[in-house]
Amino acid sequence: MTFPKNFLFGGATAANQCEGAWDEGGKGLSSFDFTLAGSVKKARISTFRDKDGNPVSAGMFGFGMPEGAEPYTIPGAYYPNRVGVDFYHHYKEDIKLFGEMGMRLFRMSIAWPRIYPNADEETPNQEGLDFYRSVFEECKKNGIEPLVTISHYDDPLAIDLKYGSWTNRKVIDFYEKYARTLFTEYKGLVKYWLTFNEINILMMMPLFMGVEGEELAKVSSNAYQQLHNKFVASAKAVIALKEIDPDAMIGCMIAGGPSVYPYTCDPKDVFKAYEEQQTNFYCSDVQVRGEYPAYAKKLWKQCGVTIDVTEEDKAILKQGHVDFYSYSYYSTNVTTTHKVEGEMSGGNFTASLKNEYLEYSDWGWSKDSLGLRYTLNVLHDRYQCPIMVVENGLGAYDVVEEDGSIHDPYRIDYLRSHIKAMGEAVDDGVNLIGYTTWGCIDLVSAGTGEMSKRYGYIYVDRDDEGNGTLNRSLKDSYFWYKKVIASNGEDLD
Ligand code: BGP
Repeated sequence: MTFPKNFLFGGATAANQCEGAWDEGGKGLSSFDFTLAGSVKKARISTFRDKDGNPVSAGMFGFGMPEGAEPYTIPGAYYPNRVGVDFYHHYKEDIKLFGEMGMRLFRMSIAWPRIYPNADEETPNQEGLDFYRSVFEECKKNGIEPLVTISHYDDPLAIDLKYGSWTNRKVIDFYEKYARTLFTEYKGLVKYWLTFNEINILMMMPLFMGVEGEELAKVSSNAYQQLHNKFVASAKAVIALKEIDPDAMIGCMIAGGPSVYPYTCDPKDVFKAYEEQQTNFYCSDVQVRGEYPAYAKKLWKQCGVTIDVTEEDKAILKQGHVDFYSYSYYSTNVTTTHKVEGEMSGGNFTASLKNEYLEYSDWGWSKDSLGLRYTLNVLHDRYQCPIMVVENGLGAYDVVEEDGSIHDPYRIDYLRSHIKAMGEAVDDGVNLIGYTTWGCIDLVSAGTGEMSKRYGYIYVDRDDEGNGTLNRSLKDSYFWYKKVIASNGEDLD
């Protein structure tokens, strides 16, 4: 098991989950600023009022928000993303700890509303630009290469409220302007970029939120048009980067990879799993190959969708294909055509029957390290391009001992088996170029809004109600991962 020399081992975060300072530094709003906490049993909701001032409960990302709605704050309610873990004021301390751990790659995102508060401004917010410049300089100082997600769930709220969301083609121009600003500003400081985090979530969200029947067709058709506009925006960003900073690389970012197994060996189940994988490939086929796959027509037909795709769009998609594929990998799911009475499990915006061969986390996500090797091989076969695993890890409860130490062998076990599986995939011939574990420092969970669902090597003293000092301390896994990186993935003990 040999990783390429100086393999890009690192960690990952996202602005909306760790940065905080939601109303500082000239930042505009995003829907996450109005999203309450939930739990494994309770979905997160965002607080909006309809045109007549009546409160409506929208889902995460403002999903299900009626037209003309406005956000509002419930007095006394706790909005976890507003503070995150206050990376905005702690970034020097945090990046120093990452550097001391030996991290080679730090995946983070830029909050779009910090650069263009409402997306449509002519000029960017200087304070926002200065903040990220300082973050990148701090990374360089600590020997860390940044990997930057341009949009990670926190688009300016004005895109929804004023422009009717990504279905409006104007938003493509806003995104292109934003991306060009970043590439020009941070040329030479940032070498790796990702266009949209988990772009395929748009296809998974309606099912996750329990939308059914006719409403599902309506919502899905809207999602396909939004996705098309995002594909064009992503391709325009790729083209812009090649123009502005040809030495940098840019990738797509997909939730899950092809991680669905047939529940039985009934060919019907095998084909169902295959078709579900197609919905996973849908976005990366366009972003990596530069054109829609043949099965897209079938998917559109199923939802009665007609998408507005111009000849010019097609040329842009072709030219703006990404340099590498990246994805988040936590667990696998199963699917079946049979009526099975079985226990259900969760996942990253997914739900499925439990797989009896796997163990499950406290949040009901399966632990499947071989699934990582499997998906890497499938992806390599399909795309023949460099791959990065940019999210992977175990969300778990941690206990702080009386002496302040935090023993997290469960996290080490999970990561050890997954790093081993990646090494085996490299030996299989997969062109893997980087690995950033999710939440290298504890942060707010995207799915539940909890702090107690922790992924980090660095513990942050903050609880699910927003109490705590925000002090940082090191878990056992911090010292373990340091050793892993120093040995370039050879010492996993
Ligand atoms: C992905 C997101 C991350 C992260 C991760 C873990 O969907 O890109 O932002 O949060 O999942 O999910 P959770 O926080 O729900 O445990």
